[in-house]
Amino acid sequence: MKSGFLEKYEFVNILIFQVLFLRSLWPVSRSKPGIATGSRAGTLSAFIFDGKALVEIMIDVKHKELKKWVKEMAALCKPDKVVLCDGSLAEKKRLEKEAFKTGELIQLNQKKMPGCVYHITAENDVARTEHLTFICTKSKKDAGSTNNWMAPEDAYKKAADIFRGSMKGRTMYVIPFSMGPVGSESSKIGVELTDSIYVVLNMRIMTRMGSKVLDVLGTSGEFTKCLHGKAELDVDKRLILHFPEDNTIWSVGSGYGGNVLLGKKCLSLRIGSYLARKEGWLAEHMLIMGIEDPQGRTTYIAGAFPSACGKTNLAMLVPPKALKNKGYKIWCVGDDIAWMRAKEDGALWAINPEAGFFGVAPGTNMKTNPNAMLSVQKDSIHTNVLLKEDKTVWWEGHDDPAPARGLNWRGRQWHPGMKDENGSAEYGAHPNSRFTAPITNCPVASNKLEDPKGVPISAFLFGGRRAQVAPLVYEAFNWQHGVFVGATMASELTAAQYGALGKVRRDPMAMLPFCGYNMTEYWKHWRSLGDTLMRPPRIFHVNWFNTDKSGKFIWPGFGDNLRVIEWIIRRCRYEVSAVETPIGYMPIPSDIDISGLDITPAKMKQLLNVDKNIWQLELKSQQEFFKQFGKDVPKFILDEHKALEKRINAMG
Ligand code: GTP
Ligand code: SPV
Ligand code: MN
Repeated sequence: MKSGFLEKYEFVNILIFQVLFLRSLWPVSRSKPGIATGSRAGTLSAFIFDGKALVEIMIDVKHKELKKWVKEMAALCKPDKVVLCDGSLAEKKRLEKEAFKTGELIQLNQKKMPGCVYHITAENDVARTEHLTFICTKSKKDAGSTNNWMAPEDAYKKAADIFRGSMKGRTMYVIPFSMGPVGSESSKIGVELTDSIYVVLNMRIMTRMGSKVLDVLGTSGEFTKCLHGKAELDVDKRLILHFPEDNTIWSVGSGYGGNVLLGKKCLSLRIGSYLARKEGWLAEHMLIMGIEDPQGRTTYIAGAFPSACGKTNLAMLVPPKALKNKGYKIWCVGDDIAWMRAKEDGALWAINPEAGFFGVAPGTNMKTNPNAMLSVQKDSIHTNVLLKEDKTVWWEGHDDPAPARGLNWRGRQWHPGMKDENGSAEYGAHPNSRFTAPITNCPVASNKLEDPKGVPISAFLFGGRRAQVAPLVYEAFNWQHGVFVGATMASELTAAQYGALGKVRRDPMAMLPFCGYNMTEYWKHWRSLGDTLMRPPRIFHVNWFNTDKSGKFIWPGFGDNLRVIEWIIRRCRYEVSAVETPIGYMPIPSDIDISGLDITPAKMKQLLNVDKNIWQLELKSQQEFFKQFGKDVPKFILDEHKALEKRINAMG
């Protein structure tokens, strides 16, 4: 039985709790929290619903538009309460505790993995759902043929129907975040509203998050409005919507990283690429790394590889003995996204908008990627991996042998060799299971991470998984040819996308799922940006994934990729010559340092082979790909294609 008095009493209790709570979030000097029923101009409010009416607790944030928007979204989603996140450690602890209670998170072994937590997503929610991801521009043409498109009003309506009332019984968290160093002219601010503690804690690692961002936002600063709700986690009621013209993202019905950490792919790439074109810069799906050479000079390169094709591994690689002994060191700036601008010196400077890694777990071990292994031992979130009995984690390809038992990514009791209901192997960890770790955990984190200017880029690497076709490395003849090389990149599908594994798809600049506007306009933007650069990065194509007849990788990959990168940076420094081939400049085999490797000259020849027949098929396949763009394919792309065709046909 609930009397009116009790209801009221409970309600007052919540208010008192909120006031105390919010007071704890805000420096006393800046705020005078109080209770009011109207809105006080110039302040942001946190809201609590008492069932029907909205009651506001005033706190001292001065952005009117932000306040208005939070209020509208809260009215739509109807959370029980709205809480503003400050990004503090106390807040992290409090949220974790709450999530341990509900089972949303499991605390990992704090002796072995301090500050680490474990989470599993719904079974049908383990990768980005590209078929449910839309660019919602007024004109369909602006989204282009590679994107799913929905008219903005339809999209808002469809999603609103799913969002409506979906946060009843839940809390809506308000997360102010900065992509890029707080206050840098290259950075962008977003505010994400979410009903997921998992999202808050991930955003806390992946972005610069909390009160300091609101300070920079001031009273009228621009920000991307990001709304996320889990709703029913139903794949039929899942939509990932981008409204570049409104600087808005709505994501509903998912709890998987790339769909819900809205600062990442949604803001930093889809909205980011749209803004980048408008404002004259580049937002790319690229790792950024510094290579310190034996003379102590650090050369920075950026590389675009499709999802699950090796960015995280490359970004923090450990030099093989031969190169380490020469004096090479690697510094990791970023493993997934690069924002780049031309500066006065005529070079292209890059920042990593993110502050953490959201990396693929399976295959990560002390041999393939020791720096990632060392990064995920503390203050990290482990998602969809196997939970061992001692509350540590395991995944396929881990250093440790598979444990005799554990709880797998589907929440099932698991044992090695287990089969699923169809008789197929049941994994301990999902192939796209991931870790979230702060970059500062990485033993080779660059000291330029907080530099608002970023780092100057000397070379771009493009590459995917190609069993054949692409040799280990080749260099584009010039910027325009390089843009063509990027635009015609291809890879075999991996577990990071929903779809048939192994199928080859063209993935221009590794941006196919992330370019927030018309792809052909994107190519033109790339082309014309080159004209503004006095010192454009040189462009290379690499392929670590050539296979022999038995399907085995020929190149050892991982740390040994530095052997190829050494050639690349020496090219950038005009220290080494090259062979001109129909597809680009290629190394004289002896210029790739393979000391200590079991690579015979015959294998090297295979790795650097350009096969006329295979390339003629490749040219046809590129032509097929262009068809979907009709007359919109830029002339320079067609010119480059024709020129390549001529060179290939002239081969002996
Ligand atoms: P996203 O986070 O999805 O964007 O992926 P990513 O590009 O960062 O890929 P990541 O470095 O996580 O690598 C994905 C998979 O490729 C892992 O299973 C790695 O073990 C494997 N891999 C990475 N680099 C190499 C390599 O040089 N050779 C081979 N054979 N496999 C590699
Ligand atoms: C990718 O798929 O390219 C990722 C992981 O980096 S996600 O955040 O899911 O996009
Ligand atoms: Mn990625």
